[in-house]
Amino acid sequence: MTFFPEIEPIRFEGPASKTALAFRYYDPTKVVLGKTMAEHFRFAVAYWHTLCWPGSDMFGPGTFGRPWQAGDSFEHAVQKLDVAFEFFSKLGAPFFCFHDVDVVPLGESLREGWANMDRMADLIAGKMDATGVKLLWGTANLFSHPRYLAGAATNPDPAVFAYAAGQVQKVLETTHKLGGANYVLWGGREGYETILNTRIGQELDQLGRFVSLVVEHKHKIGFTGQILIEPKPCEPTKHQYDFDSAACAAFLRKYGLEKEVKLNVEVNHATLAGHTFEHELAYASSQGLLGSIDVNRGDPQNGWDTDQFPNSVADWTLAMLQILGNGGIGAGGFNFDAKIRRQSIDPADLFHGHVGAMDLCARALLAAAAIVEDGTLDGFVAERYAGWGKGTGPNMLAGKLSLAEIAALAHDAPAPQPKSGRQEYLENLINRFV
Ligand SMILES: [Mn+2]
Repeated sequence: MTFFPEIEPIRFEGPASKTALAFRYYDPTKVVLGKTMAEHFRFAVAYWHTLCWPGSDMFGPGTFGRPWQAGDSFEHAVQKLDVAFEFFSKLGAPFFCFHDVDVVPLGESLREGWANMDRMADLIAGKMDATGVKLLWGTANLFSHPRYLAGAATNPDPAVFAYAAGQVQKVLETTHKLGGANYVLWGGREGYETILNTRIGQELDQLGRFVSLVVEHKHKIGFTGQILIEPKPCEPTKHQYDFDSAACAAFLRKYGLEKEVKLNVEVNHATLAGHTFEHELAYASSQGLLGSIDVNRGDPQNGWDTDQFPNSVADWTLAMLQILGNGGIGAGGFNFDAKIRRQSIDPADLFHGHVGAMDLCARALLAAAAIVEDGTLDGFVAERYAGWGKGTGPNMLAGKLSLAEIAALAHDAPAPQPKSGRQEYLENLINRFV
């Protein structure tokens, strides 16, 4: 059985192609700066938005009418699995990501959920073997069920913390069994609505303990993948504890987790936090914490998470410069945490969203690589900071001079002169490559 009978496997046809569903820039075998495009990106389809979301919004129900969404039985989940792997294969996506609730009904108890997950894991493993599609990351949904209305790890009720621990244990073990490269903890409702009923310090301690428990269990079962948390400033809660890369870095350090946990940085969560995506990438990278990315963008005018596919080469070129500067994305990847629009009701629309996004990222990689190879930008920045690499600069930074000793250097030197930051020159330079 096929759900996409009219779709042929997507092929690379080059920039001159007239085929709507073809890659013009994404050629998985093309080598750019010493790595293939497949290695640069490690693209992953998000099970939840692509297979599970019915096209609903807060004003109306689903519009897509997918047959596997007609019920929540195990049989519906198996039908969804078939469609999922047909989609991954025809798209040519090397990875996928899932929450427990995306792939299987969790039932009314942890016992029932664990049994269903075990049954489904065998079916998923069979599909992975048959297609060669791999798991980028697994995660547990700790935010949809009403039991999590006040958070999971940060819930005032320890029984909810325990239930969440049970869900995470199962998905972490399943991710390990399926050879997953990462495990993600998205902080869903790990935040609060009103300070009137909330102890922030208590809740942060609970969250720190929860993430520590996950790390301990990872080592206990021999899982060698990365553990990731995902910065997001708000929505669904008004105040999220994992606000942005900087807040996550501080949180991880406070609980001694900075060597064990990295960040899954998302474009739209940066927008919601009032940052650019490249800022969030650069900050995470500067702290050695850049682990993986979600490529979905938001909307510059709407204040909520619209989860759209990326479509600006200029924006993505700036992001790719940061990722290249980080030495790549490592064991992470590029996850499409993105939804097609509610009016995009044809099955083929799923392909248009993903194919366009993969091509856009590839085009941005080529532009960023050309900027790196040109060397003018890197040369300008290196020159701007050159003083820190010579003379007394290294000693000042290394703590070898006191405040008074440094001040004494300034006493006898000519007063420093202002220098242009040359922003307009640099913006024009970038535009020559986009
Ligand atoms: Mn995300």
